[in-house]
Amino acid sequence: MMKFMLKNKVGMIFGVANKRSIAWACAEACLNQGAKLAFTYQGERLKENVEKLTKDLPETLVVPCDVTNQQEVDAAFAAVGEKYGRLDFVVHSIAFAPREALEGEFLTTTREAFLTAMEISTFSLTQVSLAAMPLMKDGGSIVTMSYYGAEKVVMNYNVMGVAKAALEASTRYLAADLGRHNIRVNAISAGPINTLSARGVKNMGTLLNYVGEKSPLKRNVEAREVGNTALFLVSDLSTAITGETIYVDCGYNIMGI
Ligand code: 0WD
Repeated sequence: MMKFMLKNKVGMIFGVANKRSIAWACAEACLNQGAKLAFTYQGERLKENVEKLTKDLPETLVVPCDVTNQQEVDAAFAAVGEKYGRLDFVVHSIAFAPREALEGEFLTTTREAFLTAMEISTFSLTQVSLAAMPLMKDGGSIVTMSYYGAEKVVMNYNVMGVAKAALEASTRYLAADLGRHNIRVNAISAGPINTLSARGVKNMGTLLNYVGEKSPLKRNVEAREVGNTALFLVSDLSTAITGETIYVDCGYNIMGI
């Protein structure tokens, strides 16, 4: 078995809000394989959380990066360039839609909620990929997080489902553009996990129970399992995989009636 698959590799992790975040599970999996990681946080409210989680890690960088602020994005990548001189992978694990858009009918989604969801949850992948490209001198791997609501209607998921559909399409277009630089771009379609963001979706508990019963494996996904798949996608085990959406959902998506 390969030990330290990510030795000498530098990664950037977007979307750690707390220890339950999928981004943190991805970080743990990568750290176990010897990666050096830079973490970004959105706004002062999350700074302390991220600093606490990462305080004992060697060669770590913690930088602010609200993706709605282009200057912060530029500064975050500049800081990574300055500290490590390179970048090998990015885990993009961020999304947002106003709470009122995540309940009731999709039909009544406001222009503002629609644009916000698309900016933070979808456009940010393109934004981050463009900024990462010059630092990925020896190629690289970019991984984003999607959900089944991108392709089938999931109650209350609404505008976020539309944003995830566009995210999966973005993954393919970015993979096509970045392939000649040996940069791969893939999405993980994760089953529901009880995180801070998930609690913003109304009746998340019902969804978790439903998937736990209907999925072939008869259980829900653990963040750790998503982290391990992210590790696979950023490692040299997956060098011919790009533009894909890979399900980490205990098989839920294959089921019909
Ligand atoms: O069931 C789930 N939890 C699933 C989540 C199933 C399938 C996919 N996902 C996706 C989410 O849609 C998201 O893209 O995984 C990704 C990570 O979500 P998470 O780990 O479930 O949620 P959380 O721990 O809350 O992290 C998302 C973070 C934000 O946290 P909060 O909850 O404070 O909004 O995204 C970040 C922020 O840290 N974020 C931003 N980062 C930069 N700029 C911004 C922003 N403007 N807005 C939110």
